[in-house]
Amino acid sequence: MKNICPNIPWEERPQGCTSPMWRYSANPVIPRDLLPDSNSIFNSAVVPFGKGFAGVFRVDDKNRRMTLRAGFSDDGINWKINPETIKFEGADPEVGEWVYGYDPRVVEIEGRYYVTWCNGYHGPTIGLAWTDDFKTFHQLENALLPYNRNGVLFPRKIDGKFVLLSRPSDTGHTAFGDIFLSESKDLEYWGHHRHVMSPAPFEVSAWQCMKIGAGPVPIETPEGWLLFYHGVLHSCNGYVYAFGSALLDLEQPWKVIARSGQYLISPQTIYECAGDVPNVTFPCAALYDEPTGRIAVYYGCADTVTGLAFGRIDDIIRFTKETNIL
Ligand code: BMA
Repeated sequence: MKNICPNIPWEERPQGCTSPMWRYSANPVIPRDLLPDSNSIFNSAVVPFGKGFAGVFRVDDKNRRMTLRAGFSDDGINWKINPETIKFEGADPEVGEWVYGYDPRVVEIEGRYYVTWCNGYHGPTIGLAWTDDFKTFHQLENALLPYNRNGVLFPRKIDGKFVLLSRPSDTGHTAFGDIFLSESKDLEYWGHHRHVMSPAPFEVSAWQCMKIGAGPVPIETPEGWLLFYHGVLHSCNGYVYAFGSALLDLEQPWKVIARSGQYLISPQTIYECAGDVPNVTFPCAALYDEPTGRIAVYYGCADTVTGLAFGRIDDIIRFTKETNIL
């Protein structure tokens, strides 16, 4: 069993709550001003590490530069985030020159932690690095060509290859976006590109009708890979980011088994609806305790703070199948 996380942050389902996921009662779990120079801390990734947790955090500073910082926590709730930005080491200078980085994901594969993020290189693309200790980060080649975002690695090789989800985009606030999958034997050369999912028709599921992108690292279950993903509605008042769930085939994960027509979480609370970018819920990490079936999702709220939502794997899988739009 890979996912054992007995100290997962957790609250039981509140009385009267009928939805498959519910919010942490003390949200936002990470405030915007945790660091003296932070304008906002959101769209961030955490994993179990040692006896507690570690993470890579999107910290936009008061110059409004997008930076990545490492952080540590004993309980997944109270975080110490480094004041220094991560200095990625070892990359070819052409790629290693820092421009910007945002929306990190972290995954453990065969005992090593890999970070993917949206990396500035003549536009956004998928940056890739590994660490053993969240102190030294070794940067690899960018996985894909610009323009691309939302690079998410699977937590194990499939058919002997690393597998990456991504969302080809453009240089701006992209008004389109499908999820694709790529494979690599060595984490440097990527190919065997496959289409996974397009936005849904507006009449079928409007919260995901303009663009979609992978969220946290997929979770392996007997029923398929459980993928949380964000979807965007273009309203008369701008973009609205919600998230739902899909089940992907275990061996051919570009094949979608089911996909939720309803969202799991959409911007509804004040910290999700008000902030630097209103109406955004953007998940980048999920903790999973397989023995108890508990899941905790970290998601960015209004591009300002970080929220936590809880659910049980069986409920989320049932919801994905019951609201399936395929
Ligand atoms: C996307 C990304 C996210 C952000 C979202 C809403 O394109 O830039 O980082 O949360 O827009 O602004």
